[in-house]
Amino acid sequence: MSRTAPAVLLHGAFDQPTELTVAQLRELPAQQVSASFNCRSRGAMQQHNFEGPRLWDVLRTAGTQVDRGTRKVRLRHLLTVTGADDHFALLSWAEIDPDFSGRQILLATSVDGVPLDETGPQLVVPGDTCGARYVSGITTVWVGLARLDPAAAAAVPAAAAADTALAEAAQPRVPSTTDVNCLLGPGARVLCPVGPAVGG
Ligand SMILES: Nc1nc2c(c(=O)[nH]1)N[C@H]1C(S)=C(S)[C@@H](COP(=O)(O)O)O[C@H]1N2
Ligand SMILES: [Mo]
Repeated sequence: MSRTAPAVLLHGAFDQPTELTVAQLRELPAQQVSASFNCRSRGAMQQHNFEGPRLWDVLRTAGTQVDRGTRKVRLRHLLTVTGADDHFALLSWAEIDPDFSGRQILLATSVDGVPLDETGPQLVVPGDTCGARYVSGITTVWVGLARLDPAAAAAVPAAAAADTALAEAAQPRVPSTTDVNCLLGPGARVLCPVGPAVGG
């Protein structure tokens, strides 16, 4: 399964989809972060020294369109970060944008001095005390706009909308370059990545 020099696909709100290898990520200004997290299923606390560029710098390098928006528009964007095993986590734009947050959210190119070129980068979310968002072996980062949709709120009973959102969460989809509207909940929609696997 392991590929030589796997690349991360960045797609969604970009001028065009871009792929970056760990070696290319290493060309960006690197930050060093020591982070500790626990895992419910493993129990013990983990502490690691991560090194890599800020996710925000990576997205700018890849030409994200979000950065051209006002702060009020930027904060309406969501990100999915997906690993090779399809484990994925959400971030909101305000978590990664220095205009909103001082969090050093990284795409690590090494962990405890071990390079991640062959496995792919790992998401580092300092302040998260649960390890679940430290997605490793990242294959895909998607960025999209969440929209309020009053018409959908009026048309869909709240309970049905909540069921839809839960069903989406229970059945993760592999991102593609096709974005469609997904129901998040009563009246809220987000452009979601759906469709067949891209980039392995
Ligand atoms: N791709 C991927 N990354 C992942 C996970 C996963 O299942 N797949 N598990 C997360 C969880 S729940 C934890 S606690 C941390 C650390 O898990 P590890 O000890 O198995 O590395 O990795 C996170 N990153
Ligand atoms: Mo975990």
